[in-house]
Amino acid sequence: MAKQKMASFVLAIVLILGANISFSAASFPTLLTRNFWQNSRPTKLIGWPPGDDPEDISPSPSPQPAPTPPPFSDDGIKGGYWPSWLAYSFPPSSIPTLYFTHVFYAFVGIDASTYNLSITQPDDEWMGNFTATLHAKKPPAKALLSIGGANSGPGAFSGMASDPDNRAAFIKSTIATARKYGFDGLDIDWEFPSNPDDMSNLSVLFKEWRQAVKSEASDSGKPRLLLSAAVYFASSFLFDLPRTYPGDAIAKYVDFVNPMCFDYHGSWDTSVTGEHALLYDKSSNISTSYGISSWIEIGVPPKKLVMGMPLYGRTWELEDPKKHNIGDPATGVGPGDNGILLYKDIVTYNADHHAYVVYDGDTVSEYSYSGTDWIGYDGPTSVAKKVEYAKAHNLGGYFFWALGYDMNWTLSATASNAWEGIY
Ligand SMILES: *[C@@H]1O[C@H](CO)[C@@H](O)[C@H](O)[C@H]1NC(C)=O
Ligand SMILES: *[C@@H]1O[C@H](CO)[C@@H](O)[C@H](O)[C@H]1NC(C)=O
Ligand SMILES: *[C@@H]1O[C@H](CO)[C@@H](O)[C@H](O)[C@H]1NC(C)=O
Ligand SMILES: *[C@@H]1O[C@H](CO)[C@@H](O)[C@H](O)[C@H]1NC(C)=O
Ligand SMILES: CC(=O)N[C@H]1CO[C@H](CO)[C@@H](O)[C@@H]1O
Repeated sequence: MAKQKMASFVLAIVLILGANISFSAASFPTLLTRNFWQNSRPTKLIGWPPGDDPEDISPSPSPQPAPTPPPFSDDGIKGGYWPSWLAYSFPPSSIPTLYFTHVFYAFVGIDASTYNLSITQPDDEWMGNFTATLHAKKPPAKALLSIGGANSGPGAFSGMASDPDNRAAFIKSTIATARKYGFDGLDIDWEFPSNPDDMSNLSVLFKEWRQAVKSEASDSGKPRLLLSAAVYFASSFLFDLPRTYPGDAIAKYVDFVNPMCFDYHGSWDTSVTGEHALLYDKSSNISTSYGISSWIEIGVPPKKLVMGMPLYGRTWELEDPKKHNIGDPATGVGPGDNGILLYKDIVTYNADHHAYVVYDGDTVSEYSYSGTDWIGYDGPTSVAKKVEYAKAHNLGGYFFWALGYDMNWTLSATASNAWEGIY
């Protein structure tokens, strides 16, 4: 990514296509084929203001400066990841903060030898602009720095988390970087901890990280940096080595987690059509409702769960154009980049091909078809229903992957309105 700014048009295309695959869409297929897969009450906004933190109850003799008032109303998280490689077509100024309270800069990497963050030249150019622009907007949004992503590989994270010195270097670098560029928080996107050791080391990281951001806040007099993590859709991995996220440490030390509730089906299984982000599945645990309940089961408070939704669909080629339901026979991937179409391209496709568009209430998902092309995705109805589900279960909010994939911000607006109860 260091040479990204000087990239040729061709490279730019590659990077843009990489947008689909850089979060989790690429790693999930890989994981799948390798058989990896496969009472709460309304509270103050998570982690805010400093003082709602159980850790903050400890005596603190240093005089506390008056906390800065929260710049947004206390009504949960409407999140979105902003792929920095889209900066020129979707600059930070284009993000409508009416629809987003928390925007994640995606991504910076970890240097696998020093465990410092590796900040590229384009990152250095954009990060300050990103935070300043979001903070100056009306209403303002919080800016978080997301570390990792599917392309960064799990090795550096595992090495970092396994050793006290490495964790300390990482933590120090994340805080220094966040403060230098004006971020409000830090988000770790480790895809994925691959064994129980990684998971227990992750819990130690969370603990030390929380202590570090807390003490930095009291030293600097600034609001404490938020800590979040992008995680697998469920609290335990359904395939490969059994391993479960550290629910207690998350409940105690992390402000919220972002389960990536998508990529359940895709190009790695083209035998039948599938909805890659369905809310309900009668015949399997690979669904958003299962994932969310599995997080609650390990002790993560619903208010700390921010449900992921995709702004892209996955496509199949039907075996028989007359058999076009979910789970009907397919022969391969359909239109798009290896069976991935961004939402904005789905809307265009549907219009251009006069496709049939169906909302499926059993799964809470949408699909369209034309000839032998079949596209499974989240549209306005399924997005509204899923956000209602998140509210009904007292979740902390929702997030989208990724900003820039929507059609004229229509799904972003639909989700925001559903969250606010505006119809
Ligand atoms: C961010 O960058 C854009 C484009 O380079 C520029 O117009 C804008 O003034 C910058 N905003 C801030 C807050 O630095
Ligand atoms: C790593 O970051 C720290 C600050 O957190 C800095 O002092 C150190 O020089 C950095 N190391 C390298 C190799 O860049
Ligand atoms: C789904 O998960 C539940 C509880 O986690 C488990 O008991 C059940 O066997 C799972 N079902 C399938 C089809 O894997
Ligand atoms: C999206 O916005 C552009 C510019 O305002 C407009 O021309 C276009 O018709 C819109 N498309 C849809 C599908 O709303
Ligand atoms: C605290 C902790 O769980 N440390 C573990 C980190 O991971 C290494 C191996 O990767 C283990 O040996 C440690 O016990």
